[in-house]
Amino acid sequence: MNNTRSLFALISLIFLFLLSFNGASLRIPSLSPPQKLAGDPFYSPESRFYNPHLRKSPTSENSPEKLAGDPFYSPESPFYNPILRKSLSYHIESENSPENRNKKLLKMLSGFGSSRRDDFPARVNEFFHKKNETSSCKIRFFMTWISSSNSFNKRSIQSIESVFKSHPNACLLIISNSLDSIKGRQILQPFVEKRFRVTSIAPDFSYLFKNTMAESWFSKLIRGQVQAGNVPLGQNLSNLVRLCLLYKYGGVYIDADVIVLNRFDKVKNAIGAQTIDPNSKKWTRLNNAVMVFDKMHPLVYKFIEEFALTFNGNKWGHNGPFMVSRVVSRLQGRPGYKFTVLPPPAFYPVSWVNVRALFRGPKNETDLRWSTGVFEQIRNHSYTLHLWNKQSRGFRVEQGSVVSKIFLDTCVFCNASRTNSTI
Ligand SMILES: *[C@@H]1O[C@H](CO)[C@@H](O)[C@H](O)[C@H]1NC(C)=O
Ligand SMILES: *[C@@H]1O[C@H](CO)[C@@H](O)[C@H](O)[C@H]1NC(C)=O
Ligand SMILES: *[C@@H]1O[C@H](CO)[C@@H](O)[C@H](O)[C@H]1NC(C)=O
Ligand SMILES: *[C@@H]1O[C@H](CO)[C@@H](O)[C@H](O)[C@H]1NC(C)=O
Ligand SMILES: CC(=O)N[C@H]1CO[C@H](CO)[C@@H](O)[C@@H]1O
Repeated sequence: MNNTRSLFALISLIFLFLLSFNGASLRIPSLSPPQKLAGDPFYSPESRFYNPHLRKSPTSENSPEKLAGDPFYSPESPFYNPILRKSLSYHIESENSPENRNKKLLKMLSGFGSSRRDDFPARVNEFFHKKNETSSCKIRFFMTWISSSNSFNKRSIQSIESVFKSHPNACLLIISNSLDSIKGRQILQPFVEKRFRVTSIAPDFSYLFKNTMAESWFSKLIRGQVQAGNVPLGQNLSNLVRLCLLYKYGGVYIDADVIVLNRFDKVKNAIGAQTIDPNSKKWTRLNNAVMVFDKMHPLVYKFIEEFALTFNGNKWGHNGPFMVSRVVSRLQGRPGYKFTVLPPPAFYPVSWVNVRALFRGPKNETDLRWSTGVFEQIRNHSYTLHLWNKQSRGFRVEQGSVVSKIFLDTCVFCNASRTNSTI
């Protein structure tokens, strides 16, 4: 915990530093901003203008429907029920230390680890290849959900809406124990009724990890030979599961607090930078909340390998964002590894340090111009917006705020009441 805190403190410090000395050059070119923008702490070095060849997707533009939301990745949520489909509220939450929590999880894993969930591959296959559907599964999206179905809130629903708003022909597979349930099916029902292809399936780890380094890591974990450490294990299984999903199936992985704004058709084998060095423009940190990879991509194989070889349950981010950063810094440019590192505006136009401002409603003309400008900037030039739920989950989405505008622009059900509440 302390480590986590001091890391946060350090990161904030670095950001403040970057922001303060870089303030003057942070203006966003096409905004004709109120003077206030110049020194505005809102824009971080990462939100530099970026212009991928996007926007103008006929589907999303002509689509009659409008508006939706954000997800909710709950890094603290301790509870994950691997293998056990029926994990009906196995609430470990109130029960003391993370270590104990992990011990319980391990016990559960070893109890069920051997019983194969043979139906997993069949169910996934059926989902992706169902012949009699109108939609053809043009593009595959994946999410993982490790918390309870009750915490799958309106924001998470908005994330799903944004996937289908921009990609009506997508198939979205949510890997989750808690949502592979009656409650989960109720949550997804409105989408299914609209003929969107979304489902939730509980993972079969032995299948997902097979023929990768994750396989032996996992069996060691079950035998208690891996230091699970004090970071909730479920989250790091999520880090691993997302990689294995991309490796086995190929497609787009997004966290449930990511809003999709533009079509991914032209994005191939890509990972996004979260921060760049303001001088050299080289990335300094990647994130694994959005990843796009073909099936059996060698870089994803290396991610899995690195995860298995260097797993450290005690260091925040070690097996997630830092892990992908380590691997990419070693392999970028090497023959045999074709992939793109997209600059921050592509997937993470706003850093978690600054995300608060996106939730505030305008109080005067100046504010209004600012929020309209920022909204257009993100909508026109970003594929996704990561809401950093860990930081933002308590923020109210105020009327007229950038986030409320983005929800309205990416919704399918456009349940306006949502956009003005704490979600
Ligand atoms: C499509 O197939 C499913 C089973 O996979 C079936 O339940 C459903 O009725 C079929 N729909 C149509 C329109 O044939
Ligand atoms: C507009 O409101 C913001 C607070 O929301 C305030 O900081 C700013 O000074 C105001 N600007 C003007 C011109 O009133
Ligand atoms: C965003 O796109 C719209 C429509 O194409 C355009 O009118 C607007 O000026 C653009 N804004 C920014 C900030 O790029
Ligand atoms: C819209 O939101 C309200 C209040 O949260 C809820 O009762 C209603 O079921 C929602 N409608 C849809 C279509 O999601
Ligand atoms: C130790 C470690 O890597 N913990 C990670 C577990 O997963 C969450 C969510 O991806 C990360 O934020 C943690 O850093």
